[in-house]
Amino acid sequence: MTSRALLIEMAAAARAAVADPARITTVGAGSQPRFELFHAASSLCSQKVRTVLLEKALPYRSNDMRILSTMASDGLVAAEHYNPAYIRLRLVAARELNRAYVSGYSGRTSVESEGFDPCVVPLLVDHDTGRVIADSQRICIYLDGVSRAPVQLVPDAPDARAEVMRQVGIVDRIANGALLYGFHPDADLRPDALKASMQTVYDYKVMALERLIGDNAGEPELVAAYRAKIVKESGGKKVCHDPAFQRAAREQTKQLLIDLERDLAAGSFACLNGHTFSLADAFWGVNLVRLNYLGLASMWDALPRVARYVDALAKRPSLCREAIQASIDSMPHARYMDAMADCRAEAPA
Ligand SMILES: N[C@@H](CCC(=O)N[C@@H](CS)C(=O)NCC(=O)O)C(=O)O
Repeated sequence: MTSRALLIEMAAAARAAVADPARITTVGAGSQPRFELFHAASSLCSQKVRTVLLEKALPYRSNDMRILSTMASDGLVAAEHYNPAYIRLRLVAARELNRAYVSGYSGRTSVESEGFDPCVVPLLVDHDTGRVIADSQRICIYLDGVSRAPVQLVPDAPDARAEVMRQVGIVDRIANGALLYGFHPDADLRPDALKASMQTVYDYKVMALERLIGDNAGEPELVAAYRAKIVKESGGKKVCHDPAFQRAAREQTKQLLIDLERDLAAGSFACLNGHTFSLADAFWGVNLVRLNYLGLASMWDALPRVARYVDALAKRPSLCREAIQASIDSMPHARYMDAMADCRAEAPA
C-alpha cells in the first residue's frame, strides 16, 4: 500500500501526462470518486474495465490517454502512457504483482502468459485503500469484489466461478495484438486508415521509448521498464508482416470460437443460456466486438450460437457504450460496425 498523500501526488503527476484536460472527466456521481482509471477509449483491455465499472455503477475519474505515438510537423509526439510519471505509477502496481517483465512478443497481452508490460493501459488507482492495480483481468476482479450490488460478475458457487474464470482466461490469451497490428497475407480486412497507422506504429513506439531512455538515464527503474517495452515491440515489428505468424494467430482465434460454440451448447456459462451476466460475458463481449471491428465476423458464420451470443451481448447497455460506441468514436471508421451501432437506439446506456 502506498501512503494516501504520495498516491495523490503520483496520480496527479500521471494525470498531467494527458495533454488535453477535456480527456480528464468524472464518470458517474460525485466530484472526488474513490477510483481513478488511466485508460484509452480504443483499448480493448480498457474497454473491459470500463464495461465492468458501468455494470457495477462505480463512479471514477477517467483519464483517457492517447496511446499512439505520432509524427507531428515538429517531430515525434510520444504516447501519453509512456510518460515517466505514469510509468512510475505502474511500477507501484508491478511491485504488488511481482511478475517478470515481458521479454518477447507473442501477439498476446496476457500478464499470465507473457509477463508484465510496464508501458500499457489500463491502470486503476483505489484512493480509499491506497492500491494501484494493473492488468484488466485483475482490475475487473478487484472491482467486482468491492460490492455485490447492483450485479455480481464473478459467481460465488465454485463450479460457476471456475467456468467464468476459465472463459475470462481464454479471452485474456487471445492474440489480440497480432490481430490488430498484423498484416494478414490473404485477407487483411482492417480499415485502410488503421492499416496506414500500423505501417509506422512500431517504429514510432521504439523511437519514443529510446528518447525516453535518454531523457531518464538517471532513473534505472524507468530505463528497465522502457527497455522491456522495446524488446516486446521490436519483436512485434519482426512478425507483423510474417504470413505464417499472422495465419497462425487467426487460426488460433478461429479455434477458440469453435470451442466457444461448444461451451455455449453445453450451457456451462453465458447470459445467453439463462445465467446472470458475468465477467465472462463482459470479456467475450468486448473481444467479439473487436473481432467484428477488424472484419472478422465471418469467423462465426458457421457458429450459430456464437452469432446469437454476439447479438445478445451487443444489446447489453454497458457493452454497447464501452465497446461498440467507444470503438466507433475512437478508431478509424470500419463499416462492419455500422450494424452494431444500432445498439445505441435499442439499448441507450
Ligand atoms: N494484460 C494487460 C495488457 C494491456 C495492454 O496490452 N494494453 C494495450 C491496449 S489494450 C496498450 O496499452 N497498448 C499500447 C502500447 O502497447 O503501447 C491488460 O489486460 O491490462
